[in-house]
Amino acid sequence: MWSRFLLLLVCVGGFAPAFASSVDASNQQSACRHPIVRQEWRTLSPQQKGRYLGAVKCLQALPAITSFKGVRTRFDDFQALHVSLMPQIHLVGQFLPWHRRFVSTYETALRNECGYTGAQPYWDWTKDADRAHSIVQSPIFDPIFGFGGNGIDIPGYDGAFHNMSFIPGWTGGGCVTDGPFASYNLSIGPGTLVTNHCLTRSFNTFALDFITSKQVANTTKQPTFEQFRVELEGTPVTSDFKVHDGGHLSVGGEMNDRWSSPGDPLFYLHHGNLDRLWWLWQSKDLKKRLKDISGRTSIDPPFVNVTLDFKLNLGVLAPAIPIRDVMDVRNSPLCYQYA
Ligand SMILES: *[C@@H]1O[C@H](CO)[C@@H](O)[C@H](O)[C@H]1NC(C)=O
Ligand SMILES: *[C@@H]1O[C@H](CO)[C@@H](O)[C@H](O)[C@H]1NC(C)=O
Ligand SMILES: *[C@@H]1O[C@H](CO)[C@@H](O)[C@H](O)[C@H]1NC(C)=O
Ligand SMILES: *[C@@H]1O[C@H](CO)[C@@H](O)[C@H](O)[C@H]1NC(C)=O
Ligand SMILES: [Cu+2]
Repeated sequence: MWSRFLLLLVCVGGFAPAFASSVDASNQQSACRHPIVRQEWRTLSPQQKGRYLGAVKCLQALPAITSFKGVRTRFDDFQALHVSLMPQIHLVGQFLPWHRRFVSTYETALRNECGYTGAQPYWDWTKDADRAHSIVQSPIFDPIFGFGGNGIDIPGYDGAFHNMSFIPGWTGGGCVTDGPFASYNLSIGPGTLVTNHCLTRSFNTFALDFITSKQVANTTKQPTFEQFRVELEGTPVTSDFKVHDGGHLSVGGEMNDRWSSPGDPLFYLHHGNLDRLWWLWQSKDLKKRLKDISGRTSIDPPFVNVTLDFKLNLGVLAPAIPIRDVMDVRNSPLCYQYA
């Protein structure tokens, strides 16, 4: 309901064929010898946290390679791609595969262009939401070893493109004033606009109910991909909030903007966690679930069901590959696992 380069041929860990550029598609599977391990944010050491945050700051300082209107940096490239594709990648069958490829491409940019040697971390919000208090206390919002905190209070304004004032219990709405990203003004967003604006957040307690371990358990126990993806994201006619909504809503501000949410670096940790839930679900029955995909390819008619051959469009950020190639995170070009 919320909806409302570099070809990586080798997988690191030290294994890099000298002739990597000539490795063809059939060799990519075998190139994934050392999957990198994605960890929950709070299990990283202070040094690892610092290196990740530093790599994101590095992307925010490198020049853009796309020609989307308004982009200045490599970080903006990703945000602008998401804006440009927003109606095609949400509430559809390719939602999870597309975001899997998107987060992985971002992770690759951090590694290949910013010297980051770790994996993309994720944010397991159940660790915060289960504790019946505001996410304010979460270490993920630490000003030094995290992403900074809430936006400053602006009464009557929640910092999102849409006026979500009907959602109770929110605070903030203004600029994030602490942490590593307080000084980075976004140029993409809000919505489809191009404006010079600060990163906003508006924490609320209401949305925490949608990201509890109870909700997650109800998602991962679904027997088919169709039921799983609907319980995770909803459909164009779903009226209640799902775990995907919960992570966006509870942080609020830019994160609650269905177009420009990748402007908040936390986006990649939230979607990393959703991707992890998909992988956890797949892992319960790999034989069947590595091939289970469903859902329409568009919100509007004519309706076509997605298949494993459906190509994931990432513009110039990464080659378009079929969903089939992102079904198993352990294989190239993904090559990661979850701890
Ligand atoms: C948002 O909507 C509420 C009512 O739903 C209204 O009171 C408030 O003034 C609106 N805020 C803005 C910034 O439009
Ligand atoms: C960043 O954006 C805010 C508005 O959101 C503005 O007040 C501020 O001047 C901008 N800073 C820079 C350096 O452009
Ligand atoms: C659990 O998921 C099912 C299937 O989507 C749904 O009908 C039900 O309302 C969910 N239960 C809770 C408590 O969210
Ligand atoms: C699309 O998939 C749904 C189930 O997810 C099924 O009911 C429907 O018949 C399929 N449509 C086509 C055209 O295959
Ligand atoms: Cu998205």
